[in-house]
Amino acid sequence: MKHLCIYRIITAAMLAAMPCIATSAQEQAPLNTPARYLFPDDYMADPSVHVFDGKLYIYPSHDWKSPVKDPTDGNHFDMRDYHVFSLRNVEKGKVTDHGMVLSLEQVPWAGRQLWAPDVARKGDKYYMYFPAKDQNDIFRIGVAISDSPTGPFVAQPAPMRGSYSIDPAVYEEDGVYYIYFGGLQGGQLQRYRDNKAIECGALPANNEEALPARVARLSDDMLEFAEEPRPVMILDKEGNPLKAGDPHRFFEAAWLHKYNGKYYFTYSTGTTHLICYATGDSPYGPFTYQGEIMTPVVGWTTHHSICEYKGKWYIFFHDSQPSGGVSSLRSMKVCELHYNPDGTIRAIDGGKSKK
Ligand code: FUB
Repeated sequence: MKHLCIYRIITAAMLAAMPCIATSAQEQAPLNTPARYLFPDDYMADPSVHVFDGKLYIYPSHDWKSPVKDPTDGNHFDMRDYHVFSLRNVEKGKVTDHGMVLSLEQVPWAGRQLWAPDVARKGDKYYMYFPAKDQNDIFRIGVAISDSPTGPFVAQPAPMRGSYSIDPAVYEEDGVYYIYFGGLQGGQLQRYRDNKAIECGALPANNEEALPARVARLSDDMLEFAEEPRPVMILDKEGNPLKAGDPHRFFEAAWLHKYNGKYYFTYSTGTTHLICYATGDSPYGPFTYQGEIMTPVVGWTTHHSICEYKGKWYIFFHDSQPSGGVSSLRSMKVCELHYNPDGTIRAIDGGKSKK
């Protein structure tokens, strides 16, 4: 009996010292999931994806060989128009380019730089949300309307009241539409506190709270914020907001999806070139940081959207591999996204390390 007891104690001690057999998502090596370039004929980036009436639509930004090469504040991302793409088979089907659906000249208030857009449907109308710099070089968010998911879209005469920064992404649930937005540095989010422009738009110090993305409900007519934008808080496992010096803090490219009753807030960490996720119980958050979804891709920016289509989950993203690493010439890609049984996401190797 005594021997059995000692044996049990020793076995328990050995097991405690051993690495966990059922490894957590963060201990699993990133997957080398095969990815498909969706449109090799042209440079398209920042793909936002939605399913309307059983068909998948992609709303990317459109990179081109602009003479503007200055990377300060992202000036070299000098996009002038948007295209729409559609497909029915993500893994090998034909991708249709529906052509140019909105251009800079067609936006009365815009000066330059049509960055990452998104589209939502309400009733029989489609609403494109897009960031552009106004005539004073301040990023605002505009809305353009169409009767079809493939455009053309007609821009409103002015940007959304009180809008600022970049990367709008719209999530709809039970007829309520939430718009997420924000991006640091060239995306100008550091110029705002409590939705007001501040005199000196410096980034917080590393030991201060990270600047959060913003979320607001959209008005019934889809054209304005229905409320003051709120901060999208990302907390660590102890419930403390991530710090500005944390390599996993929010930078840009917000996206929201729901999986098994949980809300997944996903985003780019910009300067550390990762796509990460945090989960919560409400579209407003707070969200608890969970881990990395994608390691760095070739090129400086990383930007994604996540969507379920025909029973599989996919991540749409971009990299600069086809342009030989030119950060402002990106190509859109897709690969399957895998969840572990506990709802954590398997990270994907973005491919930079292989270059
Ligand atoms: O494409 C221009 C900007 O680069 C986007 O708005 C950011 O998310 C980054 O991908």
